[in-house]
Amino acid sequence: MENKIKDLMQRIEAMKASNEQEIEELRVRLLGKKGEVTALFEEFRTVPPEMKKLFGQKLNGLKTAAQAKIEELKNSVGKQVSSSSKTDLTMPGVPYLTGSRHPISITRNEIISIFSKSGYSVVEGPEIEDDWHVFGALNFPPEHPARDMQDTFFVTSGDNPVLLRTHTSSVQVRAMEKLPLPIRIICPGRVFRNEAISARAHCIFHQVEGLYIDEGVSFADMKQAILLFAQEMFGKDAKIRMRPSYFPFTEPSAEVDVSCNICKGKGCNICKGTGWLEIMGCGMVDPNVLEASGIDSRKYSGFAFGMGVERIAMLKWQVKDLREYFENDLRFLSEFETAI
Ligand code: 2NM
Repeated sequence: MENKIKDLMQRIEAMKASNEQEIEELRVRLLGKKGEVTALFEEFRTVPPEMKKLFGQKLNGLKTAAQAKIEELKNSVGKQVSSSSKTDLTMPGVPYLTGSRHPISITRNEIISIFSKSGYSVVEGPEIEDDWHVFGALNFPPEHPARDMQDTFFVTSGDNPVLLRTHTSSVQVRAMEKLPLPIRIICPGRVFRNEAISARAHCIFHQVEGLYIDEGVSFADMKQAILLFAQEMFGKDAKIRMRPSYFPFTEPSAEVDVSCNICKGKGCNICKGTGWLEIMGCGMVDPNVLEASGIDSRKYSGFAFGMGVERIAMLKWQVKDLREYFENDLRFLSEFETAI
């Protein structure tokens, strides 16, 4: 009897079935009225009394194993049935959200890519700066209002203050101090100004500044470089105009306007009826600035320009409130999913 139990146990463990009918057949063969397990229970009656305890336990184990096997087969066959019969392969897939570029990144990348084609390389630098690279080397007089606590975030004050850069011109000063001439670079990055937050101003924003220094660089070269940029960024029909302006680091200086691409110059509420939109500031690098970085201003000249990425992106997509860029509301961000 011991061998019979052992043999049946092994066969039960190896049993397989591929559908519910086969499982039922197995169940009858093992546990039915004439089943093999039932037959062994019949035989158990003839076991001598001193062996009943041992064989009783073994037989019960065998019956439990047979029942467990049947359940196991039912479960595995049941799963196959449900997965093959309940999945509708014609159902549309479950949509999931993919990330997309932020409009500021898209605009910054586009500006970089346009100037790369004219031979400008990208240079980056520290956001936490000293007075020399943000103001001193850029011809800001000691009493200039931009140096005030009202306009600049100071990390430390005193004789040699540490501060957050208010423009990326500081990166260009570092480049002028270090790089061989000629220099043709653009410097993208975050800048910080102690301003009240509104629809048009934020205390953190993004700039791209450009710098070109070589022998004989003229104002005419600057006009052409900026015109090419405007046509790439705003369309082949874009026109530019320059208005005289003032910056401590350039002389002469100008503000650059691009023709309004919404009303084509007729005048609309975006350009406030003027037909023109301001896009950047520019100028010929002041000889004092070249000299402060160790460049011979009698031999070299250069132009520089700077633009706010938020502003360019606002003009490109007619974003009305700059705060939208910083709020990370998916209803706003998903508007730019198809832009590259
Ligand atoms: C602007 C406008 C005009 C500028 C000047 C320099 C440097 F370092 F060469 F002096 N970098 N950027 C510049 C000139 C920036 O932004 C409105």
